[in-house]
Amino acid sequence: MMQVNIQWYPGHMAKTKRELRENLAVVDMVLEVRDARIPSSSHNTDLAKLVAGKPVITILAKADLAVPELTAAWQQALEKERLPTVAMDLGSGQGQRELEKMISSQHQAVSQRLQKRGRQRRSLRGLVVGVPNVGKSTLINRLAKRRVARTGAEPGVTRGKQWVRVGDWLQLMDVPGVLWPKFEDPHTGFYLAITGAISDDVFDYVRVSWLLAELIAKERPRALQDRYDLDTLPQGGAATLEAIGRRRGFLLSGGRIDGEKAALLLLREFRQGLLGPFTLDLPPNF
Ligand SMILES: Nc1nc2c(ncn2[C@@H]2O[C@H](COP(=O)(O)OP(=O)(O)OP(=O)(O)O)[C@@H](O)[C@H]2O)c(=O)[nH]1
Ligand SMILES: [Mg+2]
Repeated sequence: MMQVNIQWYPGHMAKTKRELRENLAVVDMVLEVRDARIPSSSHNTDLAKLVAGKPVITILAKADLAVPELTAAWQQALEKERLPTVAMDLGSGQGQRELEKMISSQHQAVSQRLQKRGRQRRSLRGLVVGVPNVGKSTLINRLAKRRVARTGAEPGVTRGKQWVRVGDWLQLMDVPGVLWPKFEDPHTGFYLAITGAISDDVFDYVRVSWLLAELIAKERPRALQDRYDLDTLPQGGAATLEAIGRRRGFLLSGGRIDGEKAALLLLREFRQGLLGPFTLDLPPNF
């Protein structure tokens, strides 16, 4: 079914990766933000290699948009790999207390190491990484309890690196979202696209929205019918979007249906969780 080949590795991502490498020496810890709907497709193994050796805390963000039992299973699976993990809804702040505890114990560990070497205590320095639009800047604003970083519902909002002071003893570096040069598995690009990590300008969003309609029709047909008030679901994504467009009155001159508008609507509403929670990457052994 997944007949799209999406790739996105613009120059600014390669530049960000270089900057990360240059700043790594001063970083004590990495906060890797993954999307709870796609914990494996949103994991950047390229960056993971780069930061190997640093303690990593994994945040499963947008947990409010994922299936809770599957998020719990993912958390278990990651912790089995010795990756401390916390599921968060950055809108409500769910999970924040737990994350703050994890960060604080990192600070203690670093302080003890410094003390042993007869050096002064200092702030903990953390690097926040993840795919575009996953919630990195939102997380930083939450932890800082003020709006220091710009956020927005499309990928590529953060343009350059920025150190942010959080409380008395923590500094976090916000960077633009980074992907990797090639998605080997075609599902990866597709999942990143439908969850909003890839700019709509770089893929055929009408086609992708057809495929999304087919995915939802297969997994959760009722959600699609209820949301768009469809008595029956037509066969195939194109016809489904046509039906949605007709229902919503998306008409072009001559009475044709505006399929493009319907495609964008479905993508937007899926990303907002209006078709219900979805976990697209299943946890291992599930
Ligand atoms: N539903 C939901 N939305 C979230 C959550 N976290 C962030 N968002 C939304 O996701 C969008 C992207 O958030 P940002 O913090 O700008 O993401 P970013 O990772 O900094 O993105 P870039 O800077 O573009 O790489 C915003 O519209 C946020 O409000 C969450 O836990 N749940
Ligand atoms: Mg950002």
